[in-house]
Amino acid sequence: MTGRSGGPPLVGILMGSDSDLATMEQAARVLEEFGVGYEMTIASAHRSPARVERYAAEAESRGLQVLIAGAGAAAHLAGVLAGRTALPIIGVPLAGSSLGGLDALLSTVQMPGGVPVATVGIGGARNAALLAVQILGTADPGLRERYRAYRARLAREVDEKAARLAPRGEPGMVPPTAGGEAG
Ligand code: RP5
Repeated sequence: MTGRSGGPPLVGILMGSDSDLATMEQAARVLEEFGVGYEMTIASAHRSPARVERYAAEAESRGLQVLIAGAGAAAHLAGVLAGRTALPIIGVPLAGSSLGGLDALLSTVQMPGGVPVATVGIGGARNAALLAVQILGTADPGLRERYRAYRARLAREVDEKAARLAPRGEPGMVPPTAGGEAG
């Protein structure tokens, strides 16, 4: 398996094809920002089902805690992984097919009862990684604090954007406040 890490890999990033790499690398970059070890590989539920099964069977014993699976078209990678491991699976439906990702979204999100896949939006690799950070943060206060700081930064950015717009604001509009919430 192709591996890249910033510490022992806790998150496994899988994708159905190398054509998914540009999007799925966004998840890797987020994990790097948060100092979370990860590994990344390609495995296809349809073209290499044995590889997917082997990865799922070994993931937990190798110390992985969350799997992120990105696939496009008739996307079954996340679902197959979910059926083979008790680790939480985050599915990333990918655009690229003639249906623009709607096919992958429905294939990924519509799991049968009992076998959930936490599905983010089409192309939502960044959000997938952030959700992985939140999951890992439930047992890692330092990581949770880094995530909180990230959210505070997002809120500040909204405040700054609102402040730039303020001269054109409507009378009575609530002025931006420091540390306000993103909405
Ligand atoms: C899916 O089919 C992959 O995840 C990819 O998004 C899509 C197309 O794959 P390639 O034909 O580009 O390899 O299984």
